[in-house]
Amino acid sequence: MKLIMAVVQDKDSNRLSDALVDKEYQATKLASTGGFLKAGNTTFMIGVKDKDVDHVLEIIKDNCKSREQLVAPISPMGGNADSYVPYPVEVQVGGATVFILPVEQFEKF
Ligand code: 2BA
Repeated sequence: MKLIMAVVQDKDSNRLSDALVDKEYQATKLASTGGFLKAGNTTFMIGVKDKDVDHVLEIIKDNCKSREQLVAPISPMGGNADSYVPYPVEVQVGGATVFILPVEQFEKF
């Protein structure tokens, strides 16, 4: 068994969860925040059999779009000066950032 953790944009999260339910994969959605943009995104935890990993990756690919996002300067006032971005920058935000982890044991009680 594997645990697929996929960080996706909020805009894609409903479409992806509908597609997973449609194909009868179980998933948990966590509200998360990107460390760089400090904007909300969604992290999916999807536990699957090894043989289903490629199919789930296809579903993620088909439902998550890459987009350009402009990052406005963020004032360091009251925040962390280390992460201050002094000028607007355009970044390409995935798609999806996907981690695939081995699952040692899986139980439901
Ligand atoms: P954020 O950290 O908010 O990053 C959003 C986008 O900003 C990234 O898109 C990337 O294009 C850009 N970016 C991130 N750090 C940067 C930097 N130091 N300099 C310049 N540009 C930078 P994605 O790579 O598609 O990542 C989307 C989201 O996926 C990330 O949001 C983060 O929440 C998650 N993520 C990406 N890589 C990760 C990793 N190695 N570990 C954990 N989470 C990750």
